[in-house]
Amino acid sequence: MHIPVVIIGGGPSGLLLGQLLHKRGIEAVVLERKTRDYVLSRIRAGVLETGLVRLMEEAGVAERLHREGYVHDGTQIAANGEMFHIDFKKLTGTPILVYGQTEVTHDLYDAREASGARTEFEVDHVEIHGADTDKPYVTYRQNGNGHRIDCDFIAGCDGFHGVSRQTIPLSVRREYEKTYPFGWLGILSRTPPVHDELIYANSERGFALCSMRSASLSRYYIQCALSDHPEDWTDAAFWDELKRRLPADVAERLVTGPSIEKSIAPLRSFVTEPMRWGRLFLCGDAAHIVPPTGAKGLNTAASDVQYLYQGLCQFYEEGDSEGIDRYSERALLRVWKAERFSWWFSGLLHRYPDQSPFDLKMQQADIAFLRDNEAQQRAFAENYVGLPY
Ligand code: RFL
Ligand code: PHB
Repeated sequence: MHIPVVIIGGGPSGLLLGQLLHKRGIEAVVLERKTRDYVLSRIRAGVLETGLVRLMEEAGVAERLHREGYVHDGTQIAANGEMFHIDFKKLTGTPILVYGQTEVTHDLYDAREASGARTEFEVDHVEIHGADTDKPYVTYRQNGNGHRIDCDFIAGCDGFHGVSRQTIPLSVRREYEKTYPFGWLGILSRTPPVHDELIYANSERGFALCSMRSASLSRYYIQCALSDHPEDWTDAAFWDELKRRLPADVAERLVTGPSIEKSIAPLRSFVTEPMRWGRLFLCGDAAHIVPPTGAKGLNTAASDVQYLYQGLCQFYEEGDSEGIDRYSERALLRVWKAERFSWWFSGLLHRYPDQSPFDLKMQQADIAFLRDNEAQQRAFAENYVGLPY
């Protein structure tokens, strides 16, 4: 069997690429290791840049997102018992949209099913063959049976732990990584958000973030030790610690309730280069990871998808390989800027075990500069709402 594009991974990158290609009449199959319900049970991103919203529109899946998403014109930064506002709309003319990754994925699966496009779930032993030739193919197992799909191109959208990146020989692949000496403990609760914008907080007890999914569903995070386990943290201990990291008036207004999800995510910065090897293209978390401070992960996956989608359209519609040939270079230019912003913003807000008194003073000065300097606020806002692509 021959299908033009095989997409490995049915997370947001793979599904968005699949839907965009489908709209242009380019056939693709999505191979997903888990079930649809499992993919939809993962609570992850909550902030969408306009670039991703536009791609969802182009894919014809933005109706619910516009109806149920929350437009935010700015964000709050808290430090030293105070809070200041960064006005994205005033500084850049662009807002962000609060709409969960789970919902994005849900909408993309619904559209995929409605269009009759093929998705294979619960596949294992996915292997990529001949990616450096003109006749690549993918093999996999499903329900104990072996399968083979011949194709023109393979999109590796299988996340950080997928097989696609590992297929690129070590003689070609270069990896850049930074790990952070802490994680984020996150909870979801059926409580109204404490503020109508997100609050990113620096405190002497560590970082905290107040986010949301809707008017009655809140998402909160606190910096925790890497050795912590979610079960070590009772709900009461979480709320108590969160309150201690927020300005007193915010803490007073915080409505607490039982958590409906609690998990710990380690923080990592990671980039692999190149993002293309022959006919294999890496997209999203398969190629790069950012710490979640700044909400760039899903949004950077979306810009990869846009560059690859354009390249594939150019190839199939105009017989021109310029877009796919320059895919890695274009994607990496934007990826590294998102890496820089996420790394810088993480450094601004977290407590590091080895921070010296001098380092702490630098952090405080950096926060004060952001609070007081409009040019710095504009640079922040441009990065947060998403650099152009
Ligand atoms: P995903 O979502 O990991 O999907 C990859 C899919 O591939 C499947 N897979 C395989 N399928 C077939 N064969 C194999 N061998 C396979 N191996 C894996 C997996 O089952 C999965 O379904 O990658 P993708 O599509 O590139 O999407 C990336 C985003 O999920 C990620 O960047 C964001 O969630 C990061 N992130 C955030 N990003 C934002 O833009 N804004 C945010 O506000 C934000 N908040 C977050 C985040 C990530 C977090 N965690 C848990 C890491 C908050 C958190 C806490
Ligand atoms: C979230 O709502 O999950 C979220 C929001 C902003 C971030 C990270 C996560 O920077």
